[in-house]
Amino acid sequence: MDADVIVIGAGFSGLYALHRLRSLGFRTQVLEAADDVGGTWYWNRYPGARCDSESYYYCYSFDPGLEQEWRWSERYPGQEEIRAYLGHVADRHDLRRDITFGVRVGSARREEDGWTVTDTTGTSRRCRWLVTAVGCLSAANVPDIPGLADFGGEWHHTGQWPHDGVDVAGKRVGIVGTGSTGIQAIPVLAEQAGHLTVFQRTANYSIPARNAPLSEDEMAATKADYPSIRQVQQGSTNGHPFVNSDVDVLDLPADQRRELYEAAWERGGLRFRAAVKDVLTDPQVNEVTSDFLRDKIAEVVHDPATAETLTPRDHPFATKRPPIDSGYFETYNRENVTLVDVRADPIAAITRDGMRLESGAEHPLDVLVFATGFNALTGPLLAFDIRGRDGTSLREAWRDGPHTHLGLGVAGFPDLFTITGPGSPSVLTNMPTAIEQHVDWIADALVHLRDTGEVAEATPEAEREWAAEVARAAEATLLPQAASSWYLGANVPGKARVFLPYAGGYARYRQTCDDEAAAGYPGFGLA
Ligand code: N01
Repeated sequence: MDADVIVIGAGFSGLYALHRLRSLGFRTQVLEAADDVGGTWYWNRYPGARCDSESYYYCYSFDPGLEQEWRWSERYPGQEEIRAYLGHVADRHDLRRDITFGVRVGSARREEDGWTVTDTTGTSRRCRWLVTAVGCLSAANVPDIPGLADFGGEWHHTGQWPHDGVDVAGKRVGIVGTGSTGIQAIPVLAEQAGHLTVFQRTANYSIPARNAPLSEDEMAATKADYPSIRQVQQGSTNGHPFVNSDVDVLDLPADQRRELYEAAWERGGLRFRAAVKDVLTDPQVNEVTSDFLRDKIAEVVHDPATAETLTPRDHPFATKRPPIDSGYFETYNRENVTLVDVRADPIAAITRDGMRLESGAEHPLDVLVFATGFNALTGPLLAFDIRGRDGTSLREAWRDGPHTHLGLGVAGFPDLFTITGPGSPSVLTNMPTAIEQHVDWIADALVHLRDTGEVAEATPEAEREWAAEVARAAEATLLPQAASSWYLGANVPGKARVFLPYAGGYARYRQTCDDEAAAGYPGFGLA
């Protein structure tokens, strides 16, 4: 065996997995396709790339010394700052010596006593346990639009942005997509480009981020308060350090409602959602909240027709991952920005000169940006060929949608553990919180397996029960109402429609995982 554990990926998940497993005495090797650590923060270098969670909690909690030592510069950390942070963590814990960079895994095959992991150059490595740390949003979704190969300009997906940047100064730039990424990139591209054309299919809600530098006093207060911040996160629905308000907005008179929403709008950020209770479960509460946000678009955007095109009416607020922004709607007041509604007039083809719509309208472009998202949760795991017991292929096993036990293990794939896999809360939570919980749980499980010599493989019964619980949790919310959501796999043509993350809440999920371990891992049929 080359290692006890092979971990695939060196982002937030892989780095912590390496640290934790190594400290427990497991010989651990990390394989990483990039030439440095960072994962999503290594690849997503598009203009405006920044985290939507606030810096003081979008970070590790496992190392109190690190919490005290690291200094975040802004309320929301930019991509480079997070990449620097992860680089610092790698150095602080001497992680790089067990990471092989520039190695893309091509396949992983289950053998009698472990796993053989083969990279795309044909080199194989053997281990007893395989842990995937491949992220949830790392498989780029580039739409299959006829003519892309003939485009005479340059095109890029935001998740594979060139490291040297893209010079858009004075150029005609087009961007497809108005999800979190597009909404971050559009204001920055508009400032740099000669002209920016935004091709919007689904109008989106967005809340102002209200980003700002962090003062010494704010940082000092946070550092002094970390134990209680972490405690709130652990007991929360989504791993954030704020609790949902218990205000029933429907009980309030109109002026008080307005006041409450205005205050939340002024504070900005993802915590807007927490300003009233039941926003994701009560359709009436959601509609009142959505209306407030729709009115804001009309207030900000000068041209009424553009404002109307930007106004989301086909899905309730926060049923698609809600973006936050810095000057997004204001950008449409600029002279050099055009909004094109490609739901009304769909994209027909990409030509040598730009974009052609079904109406025949042509939009000449020098640079085309795809902010078109990812093949979420399953894409990164199916990007390489995983073969389980008896040669079973994961792609085959998941043809009709993923099935897992707790998002951590898959029937037919012994001793494979998937950090933030489908069926875990992952993307519905603050990711570092979800990641630490998964890594800690997997580490404890591996200690147990090392001690007993047993093999862990999710049972089909446990998978069925968990799938029912994942579906029940989603149905208890308004989340499935967003028909085009990537939470449902709806953004990728041909992908099975299954609600992918667990919507039952982080704290409840953590308890379920703890109960599974305390009961001796019954859903993993130890043998
Ligand atoms: O991707 P998305 P994203 N023709 O899938 C459109 C995280 N994130 O990269 O809605 C035309 O949300 C698509 O339209 P529609 C965060 O979890 C985090 O923006 O499918 N349009 C949509 O507008 C986020 O949710 C942060 O109709 C097409 C857009 O492209 C997740 O990543 C920052 C199209 C895709 O939106 C993904 O966000 C950024 C087509 N053929 C992202 N195909 C931070 O916290 C797709 N679209 C930092």
